[in-house]
Amino acid sequence: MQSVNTPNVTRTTCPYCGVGCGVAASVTAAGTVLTGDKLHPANFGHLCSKGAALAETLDHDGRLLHPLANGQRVSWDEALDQVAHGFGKVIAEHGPDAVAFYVSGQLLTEDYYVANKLMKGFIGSANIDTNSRLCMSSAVVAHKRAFGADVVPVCYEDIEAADLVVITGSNYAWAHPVLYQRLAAAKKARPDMRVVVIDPRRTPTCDIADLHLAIAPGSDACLFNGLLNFIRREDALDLAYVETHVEGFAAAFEAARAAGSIPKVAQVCGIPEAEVSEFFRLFARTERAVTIFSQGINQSSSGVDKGNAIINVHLATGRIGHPGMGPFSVTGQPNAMGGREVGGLANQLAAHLDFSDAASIELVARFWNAPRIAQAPGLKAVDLFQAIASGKIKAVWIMGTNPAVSMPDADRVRAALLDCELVVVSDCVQHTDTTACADILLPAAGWGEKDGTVTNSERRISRQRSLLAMAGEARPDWWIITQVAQRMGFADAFPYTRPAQIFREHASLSSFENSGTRAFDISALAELDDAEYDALQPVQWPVNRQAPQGTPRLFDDGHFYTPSGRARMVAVAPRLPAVAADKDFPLVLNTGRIRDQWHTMTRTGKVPRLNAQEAEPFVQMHASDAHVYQLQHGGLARLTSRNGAMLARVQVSEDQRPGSVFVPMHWNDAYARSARVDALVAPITDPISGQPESKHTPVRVEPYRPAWQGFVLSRTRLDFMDASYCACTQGAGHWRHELAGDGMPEEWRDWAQAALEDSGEWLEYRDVSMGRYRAASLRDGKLEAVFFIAADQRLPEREWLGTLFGKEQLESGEVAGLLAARPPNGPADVGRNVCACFNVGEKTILNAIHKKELNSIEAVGACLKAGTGCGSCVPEIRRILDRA
Ligand SMILES: Nc1nc2c(c(=O)[nH]1)N[C@H]1C(S)=C(S)[C@@H](COP(=O)(O)OP(=O)(O)OC[C@H]3O[C@@H](n4cnc5c(=O)[nH]c(N)nc54)[C@H](O)[C@@H]3O)O[C@H]1N2
Ligand SMILES: Nc1nc2c(c(=O)[nH]1)N[C@H]1C(S)=C(S)[C@@H](COP(=O)(O)OP(=O)(O)OC[C@H]3O[C@@H](n4cnc5c(=O)[nH]c(N)nc54)[C@H](O)[C@@H]3O)O[C@H]1N2
Ligand code: SF4
Ligand SMILES: [Mo]
Repeated sequence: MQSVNTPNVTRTTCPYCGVGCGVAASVTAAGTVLTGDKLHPANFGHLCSKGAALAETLDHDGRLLHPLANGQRVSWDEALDQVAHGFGKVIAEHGPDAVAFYVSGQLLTEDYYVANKLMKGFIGSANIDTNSRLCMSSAVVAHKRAFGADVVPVCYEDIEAADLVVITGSNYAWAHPVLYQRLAAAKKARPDMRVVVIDPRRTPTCDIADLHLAIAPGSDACLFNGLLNFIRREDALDLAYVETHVEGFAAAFEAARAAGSIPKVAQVCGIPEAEVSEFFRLFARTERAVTIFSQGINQSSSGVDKGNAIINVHLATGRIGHPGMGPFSVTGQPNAMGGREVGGLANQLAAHLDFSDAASIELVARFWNAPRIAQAPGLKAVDLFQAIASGKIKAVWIMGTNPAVSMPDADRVRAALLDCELVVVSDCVQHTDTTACADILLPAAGWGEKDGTVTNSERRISRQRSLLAMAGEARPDWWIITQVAQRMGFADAFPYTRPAQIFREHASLSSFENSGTRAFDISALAELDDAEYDALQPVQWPVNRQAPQGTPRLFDDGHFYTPSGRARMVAVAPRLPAVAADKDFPLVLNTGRIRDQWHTMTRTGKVPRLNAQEAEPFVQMHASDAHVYQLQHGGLARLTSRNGAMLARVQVSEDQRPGSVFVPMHWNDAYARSARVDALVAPITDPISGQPESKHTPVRVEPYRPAWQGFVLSRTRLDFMDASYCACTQGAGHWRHELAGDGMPEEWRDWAQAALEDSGEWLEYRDVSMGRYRAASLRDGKLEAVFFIAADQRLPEREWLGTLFGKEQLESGEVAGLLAARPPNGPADVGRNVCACFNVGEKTILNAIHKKELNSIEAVGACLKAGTGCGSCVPEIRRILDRA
């Protein structure tokens, strides 16, 4: 039996990715100390760079601390009345479908349950959708089509037990780092294990790959159909399994036949025949195979079919339901899975019931005692924001998500919000691109302050527990929604005073009239008293009378949740991305994540050591494309699509496939100017799931040649309204501004001094012929700011200058070196930060490799400590070693 919380240590769960790592927290007068929870079965004590930096996100800097209405501070009573009244008025005048909620996989299950119950059961519209629409909705449909229920059949141990792990459309090393490390450790222990990565780009995940298939963007379904065809031709099917447990196989095989043989697959996927053949043979002969898939599959106009093409090969070979095998759709957000349990998507109802039959609707209505339950699915995210734009929806409440940044066609989404009659936003952070559009802002309690449950990628329910007092007047989301529900006249159905009550109701609904036909059954948790809920240990659903300790793996008996009890193979006709590149928009824009930022940066953007990985929005492209489009590594580029434009720094990289460019999704107006990549992404969706095609937008990339470029480091954040390009990041003790502009100020000194309140002691250097201006402001020997301006991007390194903000007083040698950006004795240019735990730069690592003849990860670790903390940077260190 695992120990529960001790008086000094609170065990909780990381609020970032769907791995769902356990965190052990001790709060003392000196501060909060967080470590990986050694007892948590997701991570056994490990944390990645983001989880390890959680304590640095907990201060109240930037937090939304009070309710605001039209920018004015109001009491909670006033704010809640205004929300209830505002929604009530629109409903009375225009009906329930004129209002909407847009919620998030980062809400806790209890928050999510209450929001869904209010909208679908009591307001009587199903216009509640979630950012999971942009994330998991294609996988949900693929699961339902294949298994009759939205079920992830595998568990984390299966990845370790597999002999072959196929990773497609997932940058596992960066997006699910602790699971990746578990896989890397398993491969090290069993070197015969094979890993295949399928991704148009070479990512850090390829570090442990035996084979990397850099396929043409969007060609996965053709590859997996080809594999199915190959399996059948090579007699690698599990015929007995297919005949007893699977239906639809004839049509699926027939459809797969069109994929043709290996040469044809290789041609469509744009990779060598030998690679296709190696992958097919490996898969055909390896019984224990797991296929991990994520956004490279889901975020597609044919994401559902791609998911089914993957599941098909597992069903055809009977590789499901047993240790070390199965299709594994990994969830992104900490509670993406919990949101699916409560039915947060507009087409779901609750507890894995949906609108497809009257009996389900009636069942939920009875359980909730809901007078006017919605009768049909509501609008999916893209349609929902279009309905806001057209004025059909007049009031929207956004909780725990930042759609002005993360929705496709983000400029239009933002315009729709600015025009909408009533926009309510619940967030923990005051200034985001979405809070800027709000009429009413409600301060939500943040991680460390709230209590509830989340469910991770392997269906494991874990508690998030509060450790800290709530910031300012912040309140938990479930409380806010409950208060509004009560004010809208639904007090009887919303009597909640604590999350445990909500959880019990949710658990009871999961077993209500559930005679084994619904996979989601957590009836064993329906009777937990408050103390047992507080002490709840991580457990995988289903958890009921038959499986009181939970269920690691499903379908071991070959029984599925379809009417016939058989799994379904689905006939898939592969489709390439909806819009192909053409002569006006010749490159395909791929978007995704970097290791150290979380989505729109509202929390990770506060942490200097996480900002050190990348300080600016960037576009990565192959050298051949850079050549054709006259772009330079380190220069600026303007990216344009049919929907919008942005600016980014060019990174030339051999990791990119020619014809395809990669831009991270993270940057936004709160941290930059003209850097929201979703302004470019077209709002094209999968016809069944409604999930947007966020990975394949045709774009044009051109050099952006400003009149000047520069950077400013300063103790506080400064405004440079006249700069056309501005990316700000928080470093240790300072802000870093990367700038460029079209118009030249008349006098650089005036320009620089105008940015500061007090210009202090002013040092200056200028070289008019080179277009250079450099200045520093000091006060009593303490550095306040430095300004470096040039005619192009040839500017000195920022790292050493950044360290000077940690000093109370500069030494004379340092002052002398300031405007040369060079330390008094020798070079201290450590290069881009690689190891976020110990702050070790790329150049430091390279130097040590050369000087000390280091030739392994272990040797680098022993010498510099780099890579010995959370381990998230090990793939990069290996690549630096390879290069050296
Ligand atoms: N550091 C970090 N980790 C995160 C998050 C974060 O913001 N930051 N967010 C979390 C969330 S919500 C999610 S959903 C997950 C997402 O996790 P992932 O899906 O792993 O992350 P992405 O970077 O969006 O995209 C994955 C990969 O898909 C590839 N890809 C693009 N097109 C194709 C294609 O046509 N075929 C194939 N096979 N691959 C393609 C991209 O090149 C990219 O490497 O990450 C979670 N973890
Ligand atoms: N181009 C492109 N676009 C994408 C993607 C992509 O790969 N490419 N990925 C998509 C995917 S998979 C996802 S999941 C989305 C993510 O996109 P978003 O959900 O928009 O991103 P986040 O920054 O996580 O937004 C969460 C917000 O909730 C706030 N918050 C945090 N905790 C709480 C809380 O407890 N309560 C409340 N009320 N608020 C809280 C945060 O401060 C933040 O403002 O982006 C999608 N958009
Ligand atoms: S892998 Fe990292 S971000 Fe994901 S849950 Fe674990 S510590 Fe948090
Ligand atoms: Mo996601």
